[in-house]
Amino acid sequence: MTRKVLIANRGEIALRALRACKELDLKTVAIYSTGDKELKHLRLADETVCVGPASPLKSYLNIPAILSAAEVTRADAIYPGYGFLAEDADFAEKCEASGFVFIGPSSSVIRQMGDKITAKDLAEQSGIPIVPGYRGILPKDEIALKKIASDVGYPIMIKASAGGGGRGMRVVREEAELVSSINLTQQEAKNAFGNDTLYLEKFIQNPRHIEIQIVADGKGHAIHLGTRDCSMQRRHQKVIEEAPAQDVNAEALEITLNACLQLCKSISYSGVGTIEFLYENNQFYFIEMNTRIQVEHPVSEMITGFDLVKAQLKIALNMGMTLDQNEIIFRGHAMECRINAEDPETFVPSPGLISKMHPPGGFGVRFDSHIYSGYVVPPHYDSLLAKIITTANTRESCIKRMVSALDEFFVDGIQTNHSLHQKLLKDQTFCSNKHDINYLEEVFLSS
Ligand code: MV4
Repeated sequence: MTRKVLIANRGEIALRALRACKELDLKTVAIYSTGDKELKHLRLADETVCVGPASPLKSYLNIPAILSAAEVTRADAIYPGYGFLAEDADFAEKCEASGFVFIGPSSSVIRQMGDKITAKDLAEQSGIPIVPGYRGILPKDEIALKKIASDVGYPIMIKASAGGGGRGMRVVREEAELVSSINLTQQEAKNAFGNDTLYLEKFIQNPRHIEIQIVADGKGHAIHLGTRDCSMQRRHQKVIEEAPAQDVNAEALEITLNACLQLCKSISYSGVGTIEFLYENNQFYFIEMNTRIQVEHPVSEMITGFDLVKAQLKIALNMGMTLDQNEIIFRGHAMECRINAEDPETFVPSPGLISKMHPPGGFGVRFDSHIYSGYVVPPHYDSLLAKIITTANTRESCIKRMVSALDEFFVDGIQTNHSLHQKLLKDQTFCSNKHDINYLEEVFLSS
């Protein structure tokens, strides 16, 4: 009997999910807000349901409306994508309780990984290298607090256990700042997450950001699709991502990859996931695990030929998915440029009418995007317009292909960060792969 998936997202990832559903002969329900009536994938879905006004809180984050849409369309499963409710354990739990398959890990695993102290405990138990630090209850007594911090060693990073993705963090460089910084971070965490639990880590000053893509079926099988380097970031927003990460210590990587698979098996992880690391001085340091598909998933797909979104659907819907690491053959290099609707200098969002748009193309060029000539970019959501992904035998030819793709691509009517990418791809530090997570903000954009 044909099964039906409700796609609880918008933009390029909703279109990506719809395409995967069609390839698996799954019926599709697309939800949308009143601010998103012109989204491309709505015309391709079998059914569409408006779940509320443009405000995300009243539509894409509106759990009762989304579950009602699944109910009235008799959907079997709900696909969350990334952002919005993708890592909301309560939403996953409500899907399960309402009789819908949540296309992702179990709500308990989402909850475990959403608690960064628990995630770190589980990582350490699986042999994953972690950032040295302190994860116990922080004492109120200042003397005891200072002792703990000095044992970790300054500079330290204070982090909220309910945080992640750069939220609820603060660097402390000397003891004089410690108590005030802890109190401030605690208050911010309480306000932002309703949970003021903190932990301390040694501050890793000039790391690269390397992540490992895993796929597991919840039945003891887990594979990895290698690494991605996402160091080109601004304010925790990735700008360029690539796979595989180059110039990585082979032995440290092997140990880390095997430990990641061990973690997946130990928690019966089901679905796709990303384990994030800082990488410095040939050392991996676990920072967190993301229990969702990521924006940058295409670069891992292009060097392996493995469709991660179809895998999500097949695992969750028990459609038979053999996960054999021997079947994963890595070939070449892939790179992704995120094209955002924003002023290239100020990064201020630039919504509005795309009067004309032309996509890039050619051998080894993938364009994941929902935009088209005449599309009006709404101001209510994130500014991601398109992902240009190039694949080639080497990193150098990937860059060359990306330069050419960017020269072909244009968007008239709104501003984009297109020109930033054109400059970055010619930058010597980037081309020689010498950049770390601080480079874009502290060097490239400040020069
Ligand atoms: C760190 C760190 C340095 N030292 N932890 C940023 C978001 C979350 N993924 C964790 N993050 C960081 N944790 C220690 N002990 C630096 C960052 C960080 C960062 C990490 C990866 C990619 C970009 C980043 C940008 C700013 C800070």
